[in-house]
Amino acid sequence: MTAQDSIAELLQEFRSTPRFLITSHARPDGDAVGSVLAIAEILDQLGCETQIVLADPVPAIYHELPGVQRIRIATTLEPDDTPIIVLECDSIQRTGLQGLEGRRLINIDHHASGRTYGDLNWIDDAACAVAAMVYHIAIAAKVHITPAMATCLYAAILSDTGSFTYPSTDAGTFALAHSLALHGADPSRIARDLYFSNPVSKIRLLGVALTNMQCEGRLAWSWITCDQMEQTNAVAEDCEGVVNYLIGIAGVESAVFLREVPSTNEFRLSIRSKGKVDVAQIAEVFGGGGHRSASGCTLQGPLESATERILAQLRTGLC
Ligand SMILES: [Mn+2]
Repeated sequence: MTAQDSIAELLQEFRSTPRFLITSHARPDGDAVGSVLAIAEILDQLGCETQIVLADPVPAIYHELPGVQRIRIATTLEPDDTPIIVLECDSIQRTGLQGLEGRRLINIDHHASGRTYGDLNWIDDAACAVAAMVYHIAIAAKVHITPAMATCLYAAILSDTGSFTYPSTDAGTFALAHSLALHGADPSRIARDLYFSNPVSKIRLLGVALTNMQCEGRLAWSWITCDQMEQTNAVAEDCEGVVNYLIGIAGVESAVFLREVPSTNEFRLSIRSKGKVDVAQIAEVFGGGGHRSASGCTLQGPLESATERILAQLRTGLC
Protein backbone atom coordinates (compact mmCIF):
# COMPACT_ATOMS: atom_id res chain seq x y z
CA MET A 1 0.00 0.00 0.00
CA THR A 2 1.36 3.46 -0.86
CA ALA A 3 1.51 6.31 1.64
CA GLN A 4 -1.39 7.97 -0.23
CA ASP A 5 -3.51 4.83 0.18
CA SER A 6 -2.67 4.61 3.88
CA ILE A 7 -3.54 8.28 4.42
CA ALA A 8 -6.81 7.91 2.46
CA GLU A 9 -7.75 4.93 4.62
CA LEU A 10 -6.96 6.89 7.79
CA LEU A 11 -8.99 9.91 6.65
CA GLN A 12 -11.97 7.71 5.87
CA GLU A 13 -11.72 6.33 9.42
CA PHE A 14 -11.36 9.83 10.93
CA ARG A 15 -14.34 11.19 8.97
CA SER A 16 -16.65 8.32 9.91
CA THR A 17 -15.86 8.01 13.63
CA PRO A 18 -17.18 10.49 16.22
CA ARG A 19 -14.52 10.06 18.88
CA PHE A 20 -10.99 8.78 19.37
CA LEU A 21 -8.61 8.16 22.19
CA ILE A 22 -5.03 9.11 21.26
CA THR A 23 -1.93 7.67 22.87
CA SER A 24 1.79 7.13 22.35
CA HIS A 25 4.65 5.40 24.13
CA ALA A 26 5.56 5.33 27.81
CA ARG A 27 8.34 7.78 28.81
CA PRO A 28 7.15 10.08 26.01
CA ASP A 29 9.72 11.96 23.92
CA GLY A 30 9.32 15.03 21.74
CA ASP A 31 7.88 13.11 18.80
CA ALA A 32 5.33 11.36 21.03
CA VAL A 33 4.15 14.58 22.71
CA GLY A 34 4.21 16.78 19.60
CA SER A 35 2.48 14.18 17.44
CA VAL A 36 -0.37 13.38 19.85
CA LEU A 37 -1.11 17.12 20.25
CA ALA A 38 -1.01 17.78 16.50
CA ILE A 39 -3.21 14.84 15.56
CA ALA A 40 -5.70 15.85 18.27
CA GLU A 41 -5.93 19.27 16.62
CA ILE A 42 -6.46 17.72 13.19
CA LEU A 43 -9.29 15.63 14.64
CA ASP A 44 -10.78 18.73 16.35
CA GLN A 45 -10.99 20.37 12.96
CA LEU A 46 -12.57 17.24 11.46
CA GLY A 47 -15.24 17.45 14.17
CA CYS A 48 -14.14 14.44 16.23
CA GLU A 49 -14.10 14.35 20.02
CA THR A 50 -10.71 13.31 21.34
CA GLN A 51 -8.96 12.52 24.55
CA ILE A 52 -5.21 12.04 24.91
CA VAL A 53 -3.84 9.55 27.42
CA LEU A 54 -0.17 8.80 28.10
CA ALA A 55 1.22 6.37 30.66
CA ASP A 56 3.94 8.74 31.90
CA PRO A 57 4.11 12.50 32.49
CA VAL A 58 5.26 14.89 29.78
CA PRO A 59 8.95 15.89 30.33
CA ALA A 60 9.38 19.49 31.51
CA ILE A 61 11.07 20.66 28.29
CA TYR A 62 7.78 20.03 26.42
CA HIS A 63 5.53 21.84 28.93
CA GLU A 64 5.37 24.92 26.70
CA LEU A 65 3.90 23.04 23.74
CA PRO A 66 0.44 24.41 22.89
CA GLY A 67 -2.35 22.13 24.13
CA VAL A 68 -0.14 20.12 26.48
CA GLN A 69 -2.73 20.47 29.26
CA ARG A 70 -5.05 18.22 27.20
CA ILE A 71 -2.82 15.23 27.99
CA ARG A 72 -4.12 13.01 30.79
CA ILE A 73 -1.77 10.59 32.56
CA ALA A 74 -3.16 7.12 33.29
CA THR A 75 -1.91 3.56 33.04
CA THR A 76 -5.28 1.80 32.75
CA LEU A 77 -8.02 2.60 30.22
CA GLU A 78 -11.69 2.35 31.19
CA PRO A 79 -13.52 -0.39 29.26
CA ASP A 80 -15.05 1.43 26.29
CA ASP A 81 -15.41 1.04 22.54
CA THR A 82 -13.74 4.30 21.47
CA PRO A 83 -11.13 3.52 18.80
CA ILE A 84 -7.57 4.23 19.83
CA ILE A 85 -4.95 5.99 17.71
CA VAL A 86 -1.53 4.68 18.74
CA LEU A 87 1.37 6.87 17.60
CA GLU A 88 5.05 5.89 17.61
CA CYS A 89 4.66 2.45 19.19
CA ASP A 90 6.13 -0.69 17.63
CA SER A 91 3.86 -2.82 19.85
CA ILE A 92 0.89 -2.16 22.15
CA GLN A 93 3.12 -2.96 25.15
CA ARG A 94 5.16 0.14 24.29
CA THR A 95 2.21 2.35 25.33
CA GLY A 96 2.57 1.24 28.95
CA LEU A 97 -1.26 1.18 29.05
CA GLN A 98 -3.53 -1.62 30.23
CA GLY A 99 -6.86 -2.11 28.47
CA LEU A 100 -5.92 -1.88 24.77
CA GLU A 101 -6.64 -5.54 24.06
CA GLY A 102 -9.71 -6.04 21.91
CA ARG A 103 -10.06 -2.32 21.11
CA ARG A 104 -10.06 -0.94 17.55
CA LEU A 105 -6.49 0.26 17.04
CA ILE A 106 -5.09 2.68 14.48
CA ASN A 107 -1.31 2.30 14.37
CA ILE A 108 0.86 5.10 12.95
CA ASP A 109 4.58 4.51 13.41
CA HIS A 110 8.04 4.99 11.91
CA HIS A 111 10.11 2.43 13.83
CA ALA A 112 12.20 -0.16 11.97
CA SER A 113 10.85 -2.59 14.59
CA GLY A 114 7.22 -1.55 13.81
CA ARG A 115 4.56 -4.30 13.71
CA THR A 116 1.12 -4.31 12.09
CA TYR A 117 -0.78 -4.91 15.35
CA GLY A 118 -3.54 -2.41 14.49
CA ASP A 119 -6.82 -2.71 12.59
CA LEU A 120 -5.35 0.06 10.43
CA ASN A 121 -1.58 0.37 10.12
CA TRP A 122 0.61 2.99 8.52
CA ILE A 123 4.29 2.28 9.19
CA ASP A 124 6.90 4.31 7.34
CA ASP A 125 10.38 3.61 8.66
CA ALA A 126 11.82 6.20 6.27
CA ALA A 127 9.88 9.01 8.00
CA CYS A 128 12.17 11.23 10.10
CA ALA A 129 9.47 11.43 12.81
CA VAL A 130 5.87 10.36 13.27
CA ALA A 131 5.22 14.11 13.27
CA ALA A 132 6.20 14.15 9.58
CA MET A 133 3.52 11.52 8.93
CA VAL A 134 0.99 13.56 10.93
CA TYR A 135 1.88 16.61 8.82
CA HIS A 136 1.07 14.65 5.64
CA ILE A 137 -2.27 13.62 7.16
CA ALA A 138 -3.01 17.31 7.91
CA ILE A 139 -2.21 18.31 4.32
CA ALA A 140 -4.32 15.50 2.85
CA ALA A 141 -7.20 16.33 5.22
CA LYS A 142 -6.96 19.99 4.07
CA VAL A 143 -7.18 21.19 7.66
CA HIS A 144 -5.77 24.56 8.67
CA ILE A 145 -2.21 24.20 9.96
CA THR A 146 -2.40 26.56 12.92
CA PRO A 147 0.66 28.05 14.65
CA ALA A 148 -0.07 25.69 17.57
CA MET A 149 -0.07 22.63 15.33
CA ALA A 150 3.04 23.84 13.47
CA THR A 151 4.84 24.38 16.79
CA CYS A 152 4.05 20.86 18.04
CA LEU A 153 5.11 19.27 14.74
CA TYR A 154 8.30 21.34 14.48
CA ALA A 155 9.34 20.50 18.08
CA ALA A 156 8.71 16.80 17.39
CA ILE A 157 10.79 16.84 14.20
CA LEU A 158 13.58 18.90 15.78
CA SER A 159 13.94 16.42 18.65
CA ASP A 160 13.42 13.21 16.64
CA THR A 161 16.06 14.14 14.06
CA GLY A 162 18.62 15.03 16.75
CA SER A 163 18.33 18.68 15.70
CA PHE A 164 18.43 17.75 11.98
CA THR A 165 21.49 15.51 12.26
CA TYR A 166 20.30 11.87 12.06
CA PRO A 167 20.50 9.87 8.81
CA SER A 168 16.75 10.29 8.27
CA THR A 169 17.34 14.04 7.78
CA ASP A 170 17.13 14.95 4.10
CA ALA A 171 15.87 17.74 1.84
CA GLY A 172 12.29 16.65 2.62
CA THR A 173 12.90 17.23 6.33
CA PHE A 174 13.93 20.83 5.64
CA ALA A 175 10.99 21.34 3.29
CA LEU A 176 8.77 20.26 6.16
CA ALA A 177 10.57 22.53 8.63
CA HIS A 178 10.24 25.39 6.13
CA SER A 179 6.52 24.82 5.79
CA LEU A 180 6.05 24.62 9.57
CA ALA A 181 8.00 27.87 10.08
CA LEU A 182 5.75 29.52 7.45
CA HIS A 183 2.73 28.26 9.40
CA GLY A 184 3.90 29.91 12.61
CA ALA A 185 6.45 27.61 14.31
CA ASP A 186 9.19 29.76 15.86
CA PRO A 187 12.49 27.82 15.51
CA SER A 188 14.54 29.79 18.03
CA ARG A 189 11.78 29.85 20.65
CA ILE A 190 11.28 26.08 20.32
CA ALA A 191 15.06 25.45 20.46
CA ARG A 192 15.24 27.54 23.64
CA ASP A 193 12.52 25.44 25.30
CA LEU A 194 14.09 22.15 24.21
CA TYR A 195 17.82 22.82 24.64
CA PHE A 196 18.36 25.88 26.81
CA SER A 197 15.92 25.24 29.64
CA ASN A 198 17.56 22.30 31.41
CA PRO A 199 17.12 21.90 35.16
CA VAL A 200 20.46 22.10 37.03
CA SER A 201 19.92 18.47 38.16
CA LYS A 202 20.26 17.34 34.55
CA ILE A 203 23.63 19.05 34.10
CA ARG A 204 24.93 17.69 37.43
CA LEU A 205 23.79 14.20 36.41
CA LEU A 206 25.53 14.61 33.06
CA GLY A 207 28.76 15.37 34.98
CA VAL A 208 28.45 12.09 36.91
CA ALA A 209 27.57 10.11 33.77
CA LEU A 210 30.59 11.52 31.89
CA THR A 211 32.84 10.69 34.88
CA ASN A 212 31.55 7.08 34.77
CA MET A 213 32.21 6.86 31.04
CA GLN A 214 34.32 4.04 29.63
CA CYS A 215 35.72 4.06 26.13
CA GLU A 216 37.20 1.03 24.39
CA GLY A 217 38.04 1.25 20.69
CA ARG A 218 34.84 1.92 18.78
CA LEU A 219 32.61 1.49 21.86
CA ALA A 220 31.71 3.97 24.60
CA TRP A 221 29.39 3.34 27.53
CA SER A 222 28.25 4.92 30.75
CA TRP A 223 25.63 4.47 33.47
CA ILE A 224 23.77 6.14 36.29
CA THR A 225 22.73 4.27 39.44
CA CYS A 226 19.76 5.09 41.67
CA ASP A 227 22.20 6.39 44.32
CA GLN A 228 23.73 8.77 41.77
CA MET A 229 20.25 9.93 40.73
CA GLU A 230 19.53 10.77 44.37
CA GLN A 231 22.88 12.52 44.90
CA THR A 232 22.23 14.83 41.95
CA ASN A 233 18.53 15.25 42.74
CA ALA A 234 17.80 14.04 39.22
CA VAL A 235 14.71 12.38 37.77
CA ALA A 236 14.54 9.80 34.99
CA GLU A 237 13.94 12.37 32.23
CA ASP A 238 17.24 14.08 33.14
CA CYS A 239 18.98 11.03 31.61
CA GLU A 240 17.55 11.84 28.14
CA GLY A 241 20.32 12.67 25.72
CA VAL A 242 23.29 11.56 27.85
CA VAL A 243 24.02 8.83 25.28
CA ASN A 244 24.47 11.46 22.56
CA TYR A 245 27.66 12.71 24.29
CA LEU A 246 29.05 9.15 24.11
CA ILE A 247 28.28 8.65 20.42
CA GLY A 248 29.73 12.15 19.86
CA ILE A 249 33.28 10.87 20.47
CA ALA A 250 35.52 10.66 17.37
CA GLY A 251 36.07 7.05 16.34
CA VAL A 252 33.22 5.69 18.47
CA GLU A 253 30.78 3.67 16.33
CA SER A 254 28.30 2.53 19.01
CA ALA A 255 27.45 3.80 22.45
CA VAL A 256 25.19 2.74 25.26
CA PHE A 257 23.89 4.44 28.39
CA LEU A 258 22.39 2.41 31.25
CA ARG A 259 20.04 3.88 33.84
CA GLU A 260 19.13 1.88 36.93
CA VAL A 261 15.34 1.75 37.38
CA PRO A 262 14.30 2.37 41.02
CA SER A 263 12.87 -0.57 43.03
CA THR A 264 13.63 -3.15 40.34
CA ASN A 265 16.70 -5.10 39.40
CA GLU A 266 16.51 -3.54 35.94
CA PHE A 267 18.46 -1.15 33.77
CA ARG A 268 16.96 0.96 30.99
CA LEU A 269 19.33 1.20 28.01
CA SER A 270 19.69 3.87 25.33
CA ILE A 271 21.76 2.65 22.41
CA ARG A 272 23.21 4.69 19.53
CA SER A 273 25.14 3.91 16.37
CA LYS A 274 26.86 5.98 13.70
CA GLY A 275 25.48 3.52 11.14
CA LYS A 276 27.81 0.50 11.05
CA VAL A 277 25.80 -1.43 13.66
CA ASP A 278 22.00 -1.77 13.40
CA VAL A 279 21.07 -1.04 17.00
CA ALA A 280 17.33 -1.63 16.38
CA GLN A 281 18.20 -5.30 15.77
CA ILE A 282 20.37 -5.43 18.88
CA ALA A 283 17.63 -3.89 21.05
CA GLU A 284 15.19 -6.45 19.64
CA VAL A 285 17.43 -9.29 20.91
CA PHE A 286 16.56 -8.00 24.41
CA GLY A 287 12.87 -7.30 23.74
CA GLY A 288 13.34 -3.62 22.88
CA GLY A 289 13.25 -1.78 19.56
CA GLY A 290 13.77 1.48 17.74
CA HIS A 291 15.68 2.71 14.72
CA ARG A 292 18.92 1.59 12.98
CA SER A 293 20.89 4.34 14.69
CA ALA A 294 18.89 4.88 17.92
CA SER A 295 17.16 2.27 20.03
CA GLY A 296 16.41 1.15 23.57
CA CYS A 297 15.67 -1.88 25.72
CA THR A 298 15.53 -3.02 29.35
CA LEU A 299 17.97 -5.54 30.89
CA GLN A 300 18.07 -7.33 34.24
CA GLY A 301 20.86 -6.20 36.59
CA PRO A 302 23.26 -6.22 38.20
CA LEU A 303 25.01 -3.44 36.31
CA GLU A 304 28.13 -5.49 35.47
CA SER A 305 26.21 -8.30 33.80
CA ALA A 306 23.80 -5.95 31.95
CA THR A 307 26.83 -4.03 30.65
CA GLU A 308 28.62 -7.20 29.55
CA ARG A 309 25.55 -8.54 27.72
CA ILE A 310 24.97 -5.38 25.70
CA LEU A 311 28.67 -4.85 24.97
CA ALA A 312 28.98 -8.45 23.72
CA GLN A 313 26.20 -7.78 21.18
CA LEU A 314 27.70 -4.44 20.11
CA ARG A 315 31.19 -5.98 19.72
CA THR A 316 29.73 -8.73 17.52
CA GLY A 317 27.99 -6.06 15.44
CA LEU A 318 31.29 -4.22 14.94
CA CYS A 319 33.18 -7.30 13.73
MN1 LIG B 1 9.78 9.13 16.68
